[in-house]
Amino acid sequence: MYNSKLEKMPLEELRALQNDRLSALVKRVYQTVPFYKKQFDAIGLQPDDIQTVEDLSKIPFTKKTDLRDNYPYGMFAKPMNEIRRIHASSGTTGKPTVVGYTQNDLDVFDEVVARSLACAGARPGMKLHNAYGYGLFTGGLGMHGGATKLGMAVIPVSGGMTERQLTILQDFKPEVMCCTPSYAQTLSEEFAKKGIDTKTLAVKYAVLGAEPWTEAIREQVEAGLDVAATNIYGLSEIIGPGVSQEDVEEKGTGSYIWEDHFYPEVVDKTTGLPLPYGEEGVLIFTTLTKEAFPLLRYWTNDICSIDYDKNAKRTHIKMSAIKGRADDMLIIRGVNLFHTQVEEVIHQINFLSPNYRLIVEKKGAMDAVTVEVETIQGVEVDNEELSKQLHGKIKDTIGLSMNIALKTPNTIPRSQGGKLSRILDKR
Ligand code: DLL
Repeated sequence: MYNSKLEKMPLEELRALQNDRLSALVKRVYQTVPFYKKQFDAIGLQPDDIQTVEDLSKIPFTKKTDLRDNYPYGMFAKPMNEIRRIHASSGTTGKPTVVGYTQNDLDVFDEVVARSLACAGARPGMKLHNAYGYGLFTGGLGMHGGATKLGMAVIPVSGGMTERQLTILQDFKPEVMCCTPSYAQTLSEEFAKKGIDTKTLAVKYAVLGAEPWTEAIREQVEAGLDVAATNIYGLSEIIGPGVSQEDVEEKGTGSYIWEDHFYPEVVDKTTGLPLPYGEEGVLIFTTLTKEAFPLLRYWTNDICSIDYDKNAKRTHIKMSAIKGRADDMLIIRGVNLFHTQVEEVIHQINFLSPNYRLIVEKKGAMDAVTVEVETIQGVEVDNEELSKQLHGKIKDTIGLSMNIALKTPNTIPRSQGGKLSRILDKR
């Protein structure tokens, strides 16, 4: 464990620390970020009204549109001469979201990524093959800083140029790799195509995130690359990667949120009311320690649940795997649909690979979804039995009738290095 004092801090102490940090944060943002002063004044809320995390629900949410309205630097709480780095995340529409870091923020970033890497199995002295993109995206530089802090040697490969990735993975002998889960799929397939036995590689751990993924992909990647794969979650607005991380010995039980820095809530996506632990809703974060770009109750739009795990090694709360982003949710004939739900069904059926995408089209007045999914090597695509099986299982578990198009291996687009979109919306 990278920082056992904090990662195993008794819950009462952790809560006291969060409360102290929260009340200081609220005072700070009220004085330094005009957006927050206006927001508080409008509802007659005083910074002193917020003393504990239970008071958080008095504060309105901060949404992506608020960040856009204050583009590029309007939400910064520190003058530019104290900013040491700027990142941005490109949205699907319009201007990017710009985020800034003081030196202290960068130190926190390194700390949470170092914790995350250790949690994933990495140790000082190991080498990290870092295939997250370097640049404005927080993935590359974020993982880089944390790995350095942990005492690893970083190989800053960045995303893309798959041939070169394969060479480096073989020759530089990294014990740990990190990239998006869809790119890990690509890498594992490329090794297979070349007939290279991945058991001969040194790599043991893969730290995968930046997009939703399920056990289907974990299975493919773990078998294909001969690694233990864990989930890392984060978003630029909150810090970047390292907001939460799954422990390699507790796979499938959720990812620890480093809640001494990021206070989580889950709320109902329509009413915004806080939900009990274990219930699925929108994930909200308050950045307890951020200086340059502090956020109160930031609406991530990511759907998951949070809960404490009494059998876990650490005291911090865990979040379930993200089902999807609320704005990527499809509403098909009145039924809410995330692509990860289809991924889970595909996983239950032999002879299908987790290479798939959903095509959404208008058929007359109705929306229709076609699941394009590749069969595994050697299984014919005109296998009606298989199509029927997938159609039936989707109907039973999701409640929608979808068209099924079985595809031969290597015909559906792959990740070329970054996040992969698994939905093609033609409407
Ligand atoms: O994707 C930060 C990151 C880099 C995380 C590397 C993990 C690894 P953004 O580009 O701002 O930042 O995108 C953030 O990506 O709100 C989620 O919707 C999605 N996301 C990130 N990690 C996961 C994950 C980075 N593990 C947005 N599972 C978030 C599911 C994820 N979705």
